[in-house]
Amino acid sequence: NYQQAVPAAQKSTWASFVKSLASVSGDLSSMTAPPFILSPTSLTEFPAYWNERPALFAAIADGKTEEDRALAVLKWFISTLKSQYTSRNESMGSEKKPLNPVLGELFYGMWPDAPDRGGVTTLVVEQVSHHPPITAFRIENKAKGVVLTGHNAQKTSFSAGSIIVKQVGHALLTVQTAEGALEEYIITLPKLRIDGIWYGSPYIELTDTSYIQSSTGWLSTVDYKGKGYFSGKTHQFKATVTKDGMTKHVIDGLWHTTSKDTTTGATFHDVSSPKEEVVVAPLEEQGEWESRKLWFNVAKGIREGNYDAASKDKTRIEVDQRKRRQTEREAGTTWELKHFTHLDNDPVYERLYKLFKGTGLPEKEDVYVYRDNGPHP
Ligand code: CLR
Repeated sequence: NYQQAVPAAQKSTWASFVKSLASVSGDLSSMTAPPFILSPTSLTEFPAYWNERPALFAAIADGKTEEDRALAVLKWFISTLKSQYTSRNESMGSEKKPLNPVLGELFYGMWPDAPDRGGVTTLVVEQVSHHPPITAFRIENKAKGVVLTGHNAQKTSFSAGSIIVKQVGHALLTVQTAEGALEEYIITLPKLRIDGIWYGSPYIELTDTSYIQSSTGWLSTVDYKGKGYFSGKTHQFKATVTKDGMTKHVIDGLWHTTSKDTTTGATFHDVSSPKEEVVVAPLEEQGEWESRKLWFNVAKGIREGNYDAASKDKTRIEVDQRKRRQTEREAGTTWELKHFTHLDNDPVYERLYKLFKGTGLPEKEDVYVYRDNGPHP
């Protein structure tokens, strides 16, 4: 029933939070939410979800043909969805409200080498905007020549008791083929519906369509459906892989478990094996702007239920941020990004957009270009 997952002492704050959701549109990140729904993790950590199966990322480079590689990109992409959208329900009981990163916040990580991946994979994340929150990231397996660069922001609205999250931004995956050619894949991001709000136990369902368009002409169109569409199950998807308008593969299944290539009947993806979390430097070695160092006291307070301590340190961080912005305004300067350069128009997106044909996607997109100056473990 209503509010069953909400602690008794927080029921009225939850009710007013839910009420205010209906009126706030655009940016939820700065809204104050009751303690039980707070996550100790900053949004800058989320891009690590793109690579919790480093072998699948590396395997993109092993595809012998354009078709192989297009399928390998799709398989890796579908296999990231469980980490991106449902893993937190298992680790924290429900979806929670992540810490809202400050401008210039950084998150570095890596996945070690192993026989199935040819080398280490590195992660560089930077919070490139605070209002609205925008996170830029770069994941690279140098030995394999596979690189993912992207940025992510959200536009939220409220409809029929659910939070609707439109992801703004896109990712670019590049792969160096064995023949030395550079292939590009523009990846667009699915829409989210956050259900279970009334009960105080939010969870994510994916809706609508996302695309992976390759410079080779291969296009994957992924349709997401929840309960009661293709079948009675949650987290369903159907992916159509086409070349020159001709359907070559149809993949069908549940993104948080397994799927099949209906053309051949073979298993397409399977995420039942354990994922590999990103490796992060010990706190003593981290800089002031690195997520886990910056939010240490806030995260500790949230984890231990010491919300006074958490909110005290959160206020300290926010006051410091406001002072910095004030100083910049007075000096007529702006905050300088460390690892990315912002361009109003992404030339790669613009080039590949011509191949999207009638998908309803925007004609132009901005981009955060990586400066290749991140720390490489
Ligand atoms: C961030 C980019 C990742 C995928 C992803 C997963 C979960 C999303 C998150 C993104 C953005 C912030 C988000 C979150 C789920 C809940 C949270 C939309 C898109 C909002 C801000 C919190 C709402 C508060 C309720 C849970 C009460 O690759």
